[in-house]
Amino acid sequence: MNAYVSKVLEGLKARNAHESEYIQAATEIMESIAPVFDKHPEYEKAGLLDRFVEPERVIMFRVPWVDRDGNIKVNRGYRVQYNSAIGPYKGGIRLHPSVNLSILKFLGFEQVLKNSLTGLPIGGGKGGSDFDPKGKTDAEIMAFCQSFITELYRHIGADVDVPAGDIGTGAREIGYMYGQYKRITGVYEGVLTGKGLTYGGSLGRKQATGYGLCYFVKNMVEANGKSVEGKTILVSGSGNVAIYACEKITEMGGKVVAMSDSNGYIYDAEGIKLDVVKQIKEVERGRIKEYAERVPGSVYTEGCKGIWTIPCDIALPCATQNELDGDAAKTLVANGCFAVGEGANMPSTLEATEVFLKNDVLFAPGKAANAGGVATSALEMSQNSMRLSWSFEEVDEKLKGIMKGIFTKCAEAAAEYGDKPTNYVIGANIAGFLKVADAMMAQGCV
Ligand code: NDP
Ligand code: 2IT
Repeated sequence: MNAYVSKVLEGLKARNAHESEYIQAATEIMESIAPVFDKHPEYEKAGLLDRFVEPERVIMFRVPWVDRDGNIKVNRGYRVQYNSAIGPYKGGIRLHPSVNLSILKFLGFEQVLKNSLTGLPIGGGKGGSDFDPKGKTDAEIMAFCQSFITELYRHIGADVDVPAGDIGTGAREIGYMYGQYKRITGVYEGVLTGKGLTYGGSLGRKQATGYGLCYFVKNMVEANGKSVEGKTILVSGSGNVAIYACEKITEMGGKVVAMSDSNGYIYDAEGIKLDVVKQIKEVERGRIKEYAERVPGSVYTEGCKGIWTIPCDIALPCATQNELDGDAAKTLVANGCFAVGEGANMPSTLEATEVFLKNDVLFAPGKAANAGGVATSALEMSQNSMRLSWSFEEVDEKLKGIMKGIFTKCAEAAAEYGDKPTNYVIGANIAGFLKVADAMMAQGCV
């Protein structure tokens, strides 16, 4: 590996020794982009990588709120403003008990490259809290969201930093956050995306990550002489990304036979009935095991990782980071899986990714394959700025074009720099990096 890249990576590991997810993401990214530094010695002179790996700013704050029994609760809130070379910081807010700085830095780092790949003018950031929305009343969710924004509002803005949804943050949470931002600032602006359709949201945003994933996967498998039609598919998770990935891949002729949540997975040999999943997850906020109670012939199994033992042609991990490890990857390969599309951020461990690449499984890395969500967020920002709303079809057509463009960039960079033309991991990292690098070089030592 390029000596400068290697030195910066070692320094990053030493300085952030306890941040395993951050080190994992940084290792993959930096190993991938090393060949660029062989070609561009001026990058080292400009200390480009030293600057690139360090977030511009990390904000950490107290989030006090009152629960239904009048008890005071305190959570920790964060916003990692990673890189603004190509546009205002942009990225979701994760609400999950596991949230910590390591996870948000990995997500923020990935987001910088992902947002660059979209071709749209958005920098990268990520935020969240260790607040657990599960089992909370609407009033508790609102109390938390209002408190969260009461601190965060001073750090965000339509031209500064535009947060959105992620795990645990959907339309309800974005609505409460938006209302509080407007109340404090008195400004009606596109400061958050994923808003409701009555107050500035974009048609198609809800579907965008899952649909975009399927558009990317279709481009990828067809470019390699294969197809989605008639294939057996696993979709992990049953949240926003998983539901709309299942919807689109089914429309494309695939058959989804399993979905999951953090407790377990359901198997339905007849093909998942998505209206039942939507009712349980979107309307009732229930658990996936209820599917098996409602659909005769389907089976629920406790433990979410078992989903990868089901034979399939295509796997779409859409739940969370590191949900698919080396052993799961080997099982998928042994069962004949020929393509993997990451709907989640970093769902495959480094070992799993290596297994897929070694075995010539077509592998669509998250930062490319799930970029349709943030791309459509950027389209929401455009509509807010213009004070116009596009039709669903208009947004969806743009999304299709963007995902095709991302696949082409990944394939071209893989062909130029990769060990093989189908190494889309290298392709995505390099294609995403080059634009940010160029902008950072042009803007001087900042
Ligand atoms: P949701 O909160 O809507 O759904 C998350 C799903 O993943 C749920 O089924 C949840 O199960 C499961 N899950 C969450 N944490 C874990 C865990 N620790 N172990 C096992 N399962 C878990 O989130 P999204 O669908 O929005 O996000 C899913 C993934 O997609 C995340 O990695 C996110 O970063 C990524 N992503 C999201 C985008 C978006 O637009 N929303 C855009 C791009 C990427 P349970 O209900 O049991 O918690
Ligand atoms: O990981 C992601 O890309 C998201 N959670 C969506 C971010 C956004 O700003 O829409």
